[in-house]
Amino acid sequence: MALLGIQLANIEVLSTAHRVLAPLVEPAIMGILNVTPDSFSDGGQYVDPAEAVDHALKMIEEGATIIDVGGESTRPGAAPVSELEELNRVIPVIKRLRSTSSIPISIDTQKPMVMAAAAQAGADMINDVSALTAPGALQVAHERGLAICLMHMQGSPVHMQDEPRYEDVVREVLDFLKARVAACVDAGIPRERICVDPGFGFGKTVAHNLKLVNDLSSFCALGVAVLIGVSRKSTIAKTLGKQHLLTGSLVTALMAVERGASVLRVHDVAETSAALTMWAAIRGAAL
Ligand code: 9MG
Repeated sequence: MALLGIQLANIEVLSTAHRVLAPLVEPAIMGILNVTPDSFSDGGQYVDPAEAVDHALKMIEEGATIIDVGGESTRPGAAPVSELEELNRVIPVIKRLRSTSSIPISIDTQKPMVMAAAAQAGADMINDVSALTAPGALQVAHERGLAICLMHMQGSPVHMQDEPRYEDVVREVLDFLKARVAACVDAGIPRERICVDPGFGFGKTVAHNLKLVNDLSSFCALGVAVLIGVSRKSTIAKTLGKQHLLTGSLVTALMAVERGASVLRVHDVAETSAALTMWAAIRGAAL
């Protein structure tokens, strides 16, 4: 991998200068760096920029090939934060990480202003759980030449788990993502820079989430990379019990990779990396 290279699982971002995704052999690991007081499972640990960057460096050592920095929790029921608060949380971390490492940095945000400031501070990618639907978001992504993750969510984090409903969850999520990819392409963003994500846990029941993972190969037909984040989520706790969150996260991630996922967004980088090495060894034996 080149010094400035980004790897995204079956995808490689050739350099932070080009930010082009092209086929690669092994799935990429996106390490989660939440700089919020209230995120899914690791909230509050990394509010200090120096500690946050130390944690990012540890994840890089363990095998992360992208770091996803987020300053607004998107867990069910989470309240939105102001633009200023979000900027104050993420920008010092991105600047510090950029000055320490050439790792590709993703900014997890829904706000165009935060996307632009993060790009200025050194971010390479936007991870947007609302799929660049905010006014001005497509324009920022295009103008800054960033890679993008478009995620599906039904509703918004505050109420999304109240009563998720679909007639056909796979078809509806696919249709939404197809339309968002088309909107990006129409805005001038090359397909090579786009990944899609079915949004495991975002306005979905346990049954919806399991079905989406089982049918993940349908999403590869969109012709762009597929990213998924299942790490430590409640569907896994509800299926196995909280004591088995790690095991469930690893099994679910590997089943997603078997079905074509190229990027895994995870908390447990070392364990995911080992699981992928085993997966790749078995696949290599079949060659
Ligand atoms: C920010 N965030 C939390 N969970 C996520 C998931 O599953 N996918 C993406 N792209 N982002 C997520």
